[in-house]
Amino acid sequence: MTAQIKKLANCIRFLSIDAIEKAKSGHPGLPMGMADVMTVLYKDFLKYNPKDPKWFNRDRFVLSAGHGSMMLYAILYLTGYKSMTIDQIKRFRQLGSETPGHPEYNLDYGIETTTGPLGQGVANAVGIAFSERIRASKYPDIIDYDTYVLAGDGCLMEGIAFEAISFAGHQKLSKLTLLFDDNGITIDGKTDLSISVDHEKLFESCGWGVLKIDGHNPKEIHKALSEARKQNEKPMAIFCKTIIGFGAPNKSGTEAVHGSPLGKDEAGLVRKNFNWPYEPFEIPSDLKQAWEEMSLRCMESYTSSLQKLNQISAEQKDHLQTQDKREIHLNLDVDFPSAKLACLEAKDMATRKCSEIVLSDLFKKVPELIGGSADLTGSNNTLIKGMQIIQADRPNGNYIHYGIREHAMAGIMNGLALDGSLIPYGGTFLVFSDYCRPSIRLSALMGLKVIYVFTHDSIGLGEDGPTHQPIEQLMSLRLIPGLNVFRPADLVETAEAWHCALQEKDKPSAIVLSRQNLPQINHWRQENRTVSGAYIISGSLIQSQYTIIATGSEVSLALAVQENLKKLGFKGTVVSMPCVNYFESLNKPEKEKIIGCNELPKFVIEAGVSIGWTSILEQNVTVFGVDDFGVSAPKDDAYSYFQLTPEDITKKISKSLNN
Ligand SMILES: Cc1ncc(C[n+]2csc(CCOP(=O)(O)OP(=O)(O)O)c2C)c(N)n1
Ligand SMILES: [Mg+2]
Repeated sequence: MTAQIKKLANCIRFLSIDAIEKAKSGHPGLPMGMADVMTVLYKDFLKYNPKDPKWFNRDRFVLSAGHGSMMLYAILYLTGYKSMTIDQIKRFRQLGSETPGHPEYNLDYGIETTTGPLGQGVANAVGIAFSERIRASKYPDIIDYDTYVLAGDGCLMEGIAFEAISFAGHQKLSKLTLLFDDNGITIDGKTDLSISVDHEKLFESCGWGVLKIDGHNPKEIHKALSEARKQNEKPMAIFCKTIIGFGAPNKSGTEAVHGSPLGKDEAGLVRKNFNWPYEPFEIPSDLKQAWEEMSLRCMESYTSSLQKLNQISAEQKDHLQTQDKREIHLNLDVDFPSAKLACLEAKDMATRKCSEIVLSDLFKKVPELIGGSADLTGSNNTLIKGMQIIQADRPNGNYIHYGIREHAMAGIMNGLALDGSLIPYGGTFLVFSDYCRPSIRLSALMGLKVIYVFTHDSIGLGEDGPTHQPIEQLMSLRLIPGLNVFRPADLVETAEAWHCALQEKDKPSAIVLSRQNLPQINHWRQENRTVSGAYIISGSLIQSQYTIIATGSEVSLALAVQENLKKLGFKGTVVSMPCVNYFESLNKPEKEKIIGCNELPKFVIEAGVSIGWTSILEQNVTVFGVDDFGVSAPKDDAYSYFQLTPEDITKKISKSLNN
């Protein structure tokens, strides 16, 4: 048996070696080191069906150490995922191939998530396992799968991994198993150059069980995986002692084999070493067949899970099946009754409070919503009366206390969103969006419907001062391709932002909200005007001498400036631009209909960095922004300090218009 496992594992090794050799780049060390563990996992444990990669009840495998991508591609080819052909393997890392340098989320190909930035996959896997728990609590007879994540030394060094691991331990995610590729090597050399953590104690203190095995011994691997599967109290980490580049006579066990092709000579020696007389990319048919037959043991489970799914209603079924693009249809006039009612009162209100009101409507209409906050629930206004907190002993809920773990919160939300049946939203202060950023980038890269609720959006938060006052975050979030950034001005725009965010099929959104009260500018309307990114909120372009463009809390400031200018004899237009990204997707004539032609002077008021606006609006732009760290002061003083007052701005605009 062991001999057969070794042969099967060598298929992974040689496909990886050959593809990396051909591409002249890649990472052979991990595939060669972890091939034995992976073979046992796919042969005897993982529940999957290559003919139906999106099978809703499949076990999930996440390769957090994404540089080992070739190992995953090799396995997907070997087990018979139809799209993963030998041609794709031969085109590893080439333009247009489905075998990019690092795995990219593609369920048709069996790739559960995009990995490469170390540590992210650990948080994703925690989110995936958490999604299983949440959904299984609602559908205990139907949802039942395990999540496996492979993490290397690098993943575990990353802060996000600790955040995610301690969260998973707290939530007792017993269907999560982490395979630690414990090879003691990273790019710079031995891990003792930079770390002396006792990982066993670390995991145990986080509430995990730990098993330690020789990662090249199939019996030990098998035993550990079955123990992990039996465990139903806590998540399990299996420390697989491996030799990086296992089988390479001169390079194994060293950093030399981490991230470069072995080279022709060394590759030849590995072939000799393992008695592998085959040509590059050649897999003997008996071994290929053995790989393809591995998943047959899952067929019974596959059929019975589909039968169970067929016994529930079409709507319930829709919530459980894996889907990349979920459409949510909401009607502003019908589905937002509390917001509509509150709008009638026209009370000054912070947009974070507006968001709470909107959510109080939405969480009933959209049961897929899973809320949360990184320990700022009361400040982010993310928890709605009637929501249930999810805890280990009460998984059937819809709100998560992520603790002070912004980065993992974002990575876990990606995991929750991955199979398309949950829509996570999570809150923190806008200034700490920087702590989430690497995962936000991945939400956008993967096209996941994750909603970030960022409150305390500017110097307007006041006394907490420059450490808490975001200035560059707003503009820099707009730089992430595919991320919608909304900064609503009042209740109406806040409802529209949520409406847009939910109706998006494959895009994440950031909804940026004020701490301070703001006047209600708009009356409730049936048409969502945020959809075009910007609209004229006051005045008209006919005979207009200027346009002021403002976002969020500065829209009311812009309206005050317009009033002042009117008294001075200037006629102008105020444009509210709650979503720059949407505005940018308009063509030039559409844009001009909103902000006016190139020649018209344009003034931007936004309490954030001014850089960026010239490229958004093209010509004739003057920006009133905040280009230095904020100040600790009551909000009105902070605005005065940065000369963002109606008087200051009126003076400057009128002077410029007179020139
Ligand atoms: C966040 C992040 N930082 C740095 C890198 C670059 N990088 C890729 S692999 C690696 C070392 C990983 O070591 P380990 O996980 O032990 O992998 P092994 O060498 O054992 O294959 C580094 C620093 C990265 N991919 N992601
Ligand atoms: Mg390593």
